[in-house]
Amino acid sequence: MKQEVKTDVKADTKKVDAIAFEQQKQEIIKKISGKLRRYFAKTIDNATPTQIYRACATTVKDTIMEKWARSKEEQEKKHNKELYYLSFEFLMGRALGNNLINLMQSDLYREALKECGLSLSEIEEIENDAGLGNGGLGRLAACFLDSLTTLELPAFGCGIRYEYGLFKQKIVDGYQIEMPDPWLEDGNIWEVERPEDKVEVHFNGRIEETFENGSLKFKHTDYNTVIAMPFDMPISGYDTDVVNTLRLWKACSPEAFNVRDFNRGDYVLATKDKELAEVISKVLYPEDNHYEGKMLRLKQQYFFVSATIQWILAKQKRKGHDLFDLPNYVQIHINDTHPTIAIPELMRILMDEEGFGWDEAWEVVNGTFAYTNHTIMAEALEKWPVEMFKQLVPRVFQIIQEIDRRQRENLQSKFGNDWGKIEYMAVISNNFVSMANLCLTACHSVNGVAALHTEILKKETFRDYYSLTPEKFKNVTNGVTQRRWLCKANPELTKLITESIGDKWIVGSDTLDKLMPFAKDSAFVEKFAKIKKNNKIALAKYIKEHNGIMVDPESIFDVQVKRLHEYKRQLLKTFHIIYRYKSIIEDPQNADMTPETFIFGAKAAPGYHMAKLIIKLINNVADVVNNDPRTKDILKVVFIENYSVSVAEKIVVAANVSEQISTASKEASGTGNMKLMLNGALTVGTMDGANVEIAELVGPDNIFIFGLTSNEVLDIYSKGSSGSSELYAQDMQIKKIVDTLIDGTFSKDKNNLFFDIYQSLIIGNNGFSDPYLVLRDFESYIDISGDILLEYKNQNKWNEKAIINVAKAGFFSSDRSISDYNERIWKLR
Ligand code: 26Q
Repeated sequence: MKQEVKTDVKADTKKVDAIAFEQQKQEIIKKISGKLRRYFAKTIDNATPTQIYRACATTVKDTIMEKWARSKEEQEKKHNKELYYLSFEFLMGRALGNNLINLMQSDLYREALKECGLSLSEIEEIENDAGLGNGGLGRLAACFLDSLTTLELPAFGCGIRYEYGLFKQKIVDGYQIEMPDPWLEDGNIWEVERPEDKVEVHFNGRIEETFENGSLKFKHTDYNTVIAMPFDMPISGYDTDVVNTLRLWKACSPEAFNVRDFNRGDYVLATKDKELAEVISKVLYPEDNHYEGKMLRLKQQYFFVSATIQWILAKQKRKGHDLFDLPNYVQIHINDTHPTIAIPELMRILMDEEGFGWDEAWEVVNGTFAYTNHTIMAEALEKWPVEMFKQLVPRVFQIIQEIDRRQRENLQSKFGNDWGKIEYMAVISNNFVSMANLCLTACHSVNGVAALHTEILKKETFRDYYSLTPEKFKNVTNGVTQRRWLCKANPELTKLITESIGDKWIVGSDTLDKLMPFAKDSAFVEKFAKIKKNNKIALAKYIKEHNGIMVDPESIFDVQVKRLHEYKRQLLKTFHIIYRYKSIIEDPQNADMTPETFIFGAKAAPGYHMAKLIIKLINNVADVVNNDPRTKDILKVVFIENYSVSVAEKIVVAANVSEQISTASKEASGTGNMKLMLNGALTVGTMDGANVEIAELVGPDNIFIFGLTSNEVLDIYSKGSSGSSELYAQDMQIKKIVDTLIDGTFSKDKNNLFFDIYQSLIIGNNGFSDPYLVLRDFESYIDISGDILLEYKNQNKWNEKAIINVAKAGFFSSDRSISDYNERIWKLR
């Protein structure tokens, strides 16, 4: 009897829920129709998909705007400490689907549109990606904003409103072609211009020194002015009323055109100044993990940083806060060294405009700034020529000189006459400003992005600074937001997990572990396998449409998606494919015939010759392998063009194998490894970056680790020889693979096409062959790849391992990263 009553209540609740759902759905349809009528004079039946997208997005934005207004009001009233996350890059991707997840309205909108004969996912596809970033560092900033808001911490992202995001990639005849990304062309629904907050940024000119009331004053004159115009985007969080702000600055000229030139009749010249100013926020530099000393890049840096610091200080004064107490109200986080110029800029304003003495200003600066390092690679460390600084920002340069002078004094008191060490640690050395040393000198916190990376920073890259100020050094392992990378990208798996362990895992990092017992639950495993299969079918369809290649959803989907860089070793993966190809054509009796689909996605920096050549190689290998009758039903190689956030969302959910095969010590963390694991791919990887922590969490049975360790790699580098030329001479298997680069196997018409790759492996530059140790790790990679093929044959076991990977991915939630940052560094309430 009791049981019956209970069931009745349940049924009733369900009925009530269903009625409420139906009502809300009708409300949404009404709102969308309303927007269509008012903005476009259209009905749902005759509106274009773009108009439907705009109407839909506007209704979502309305909800967010209400929350945003309340959040801002609260923030303005309260005297809480706030975080400003300064980053050159925010790789946000699309907003509509993400905002719907965060508002918990995806199902409602999906059903509402369905009732009108429309598909939510197709409508979402209309939105342009906000591709304001290159790769890991930019996407990390985007995940962090999502987590900061979900955890209800008061935070602002601050960056540049690039008119053109990262280039769009086309593959033509196997080559990468770059196309501009005019993502704002059709308007951006999610941004709000804030002319009331515009500020001036001053470049060039000279410094006049005067004595006023017995003290030396510095006056910047004859400068060029650029206007920084802020555009704000709302950042929603999951299941919260808090909405934070991403503020992006656009560069504008103070005058539309030069009136003097215009009156003289020189119309072209009259608009020149305007163009010179506006070029600052025109385009994102497409280099990833590589520094180039371009003046425009330095201009971009000072532009957005100066505007941001001015805005922060104006707000603090408006709130009545004493600037001496700034560190109690504001934490400024520097995402890699790119915004470092914020440090001397804050010094400048405090001293020249607010009347602080040096020591007072320095104390405030030190309490305010924290720095994250994202790379140990020498070619990525920023070192700017002194002359550039002097010319572009003369007063800021004077301050950097004084920081350098004082730091040298300090270093000398600690290290005596160890000039080599002092020079190495100095802020200015050999006529270059070292942005990393400036950060290490000025910030109260320095962190690496994975345990191994932080250890290398302490023991190698920054060891002298570590010995000087060990207390500054911390590790905060990266993370990714499960709202985008699971809820948004993989709705079916999201549903399955929530049915099994409830929905608490959607926020925080502790709950996903509850999935562990389900790895052995046959009903769960079956559903899990079905979802993976469906995702693979969807990706196969995408590949058919975009590449014209038919791939078998039953085959292993082996995925390497990330920027193209020699250290990430897409070449090692390609060599493995060549090895598989050769094994099958040369010895079909003994070769493993398990079908595999190798999927690549990667953009190369436009000026990075070797990276672009590797893309061409992958595509040529694909052509041969995919069309050879002996292999075409077993191996497929697919290069998916224009890898971006939205493309990643389709790929990571369909992967079985996640390739994380960087030369150990080179990949600071990696975050793609986390996204793929979260969606049930098994990692094949080196002991590098966060792979080390993944391996520790899932255990050796649930990951495929191979290759040289980071210590072994560093050892090889210190000895000055890779040993790869010798390997090539002695190991027939390696020789056979490498020789396909020069024997025309993959370059029928143009024989020397891949010679530069060959040369770098065998002869090398500056006497060091194979700098990324591809050949040294080749054999061990072939071995582990054999294990993968064997293990995949036991689908039950494989699925169990995949589910364990999902369950253990909780640690890699950016919610955990942000909690760590907050506890160890920012200490916001
Ligand atoms: C610097 C100066 C001039 C021009 C370009 C640059 C520049 C631009 C982008 C330097 C570096 C980058 C990007 C670096 C990056 O994405 N690093 C990655 O950061 C991730 C998040 O921490 C890590 O997971 C990756 O391991 C790391 O490679």
